[in-house]
Amino acid sequence: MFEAVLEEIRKADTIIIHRHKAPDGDAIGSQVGLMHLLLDNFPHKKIRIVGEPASRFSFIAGKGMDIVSDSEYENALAIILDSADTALISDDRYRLAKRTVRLDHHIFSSQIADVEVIDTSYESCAGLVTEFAIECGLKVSSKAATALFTGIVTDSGRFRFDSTTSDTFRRTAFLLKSGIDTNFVYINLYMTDIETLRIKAKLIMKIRFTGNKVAYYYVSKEELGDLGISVHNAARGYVNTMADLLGVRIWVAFTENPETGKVECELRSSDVNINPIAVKYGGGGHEKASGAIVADKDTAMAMLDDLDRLLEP
Ligand SMILES: [Mn+2]
Repeated sequence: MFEAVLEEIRKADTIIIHRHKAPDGDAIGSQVGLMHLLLDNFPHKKIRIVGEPASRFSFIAGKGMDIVSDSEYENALAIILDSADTALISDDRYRLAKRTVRLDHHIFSSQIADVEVIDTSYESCAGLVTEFAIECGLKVSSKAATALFTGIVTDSGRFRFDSTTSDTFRRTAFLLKSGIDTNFVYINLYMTDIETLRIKAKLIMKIRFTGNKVAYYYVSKEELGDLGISVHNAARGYVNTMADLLGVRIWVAFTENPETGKVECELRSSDVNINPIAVKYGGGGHEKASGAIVADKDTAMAMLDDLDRLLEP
């Protein structure tokens, strides 16, 4: 499955690794993991990682991202990870590279690179990079394993999402043999700061329930100003504050956008398909996680009624 990828790597003296913008644990985990794999197995090649800083995942990135000049791309191979679309790729200079490779686990939309391995059966891109190491018989250091492990753990929702398979565990077991301080990884993943905790506390106080126990909070534009966070953050970043509540199968974050006056809705569920409701209101997403932007509070409340009706006994 990876012959062509290995061939491209063998031919290149300089390899520059890209991943998507606003990086999550899988973007950084697969990027840093692949960097270590290549450094350890091809010690004479120049290996670079690029993109905006790893922010909260800098605990796996270590030294941080590299500064790469345009001229370095001339004879380089650019490897693009975890990115379904060109607009998502952090640092679009991958276009300057002589050759390009892409490894991804998102649904294929269009060809981006010369050589592509796209497989949606993988829970994470880090899992795909791990399979590459297994298939090619590469040696895997503890640093490489730790980064890849973090990617698998975060993109599988701590081995909880439906995308988790027996292969996920097989690859994870393989990585664990290289020595991973899993406590170090989990301490860093679960770490929170007091500001975030205080915002959560304020949002928790706003949680209300419909008749059939859909949990929700509604943040007006004035309240959003008081919280000091972005619309996007209030809606997507905190919606799962309501997850795992006893007796709650659907939960929704409503946030007024102070600029547009519209209401951003983030819908989540533990086992009910809420996607058709998001679609009805012009949104979309997945069965258990969807979103929509509606015109006003009345429309948002109509959506809430529809969600409540899904749970009608
Ligand atoms: Mn991913």
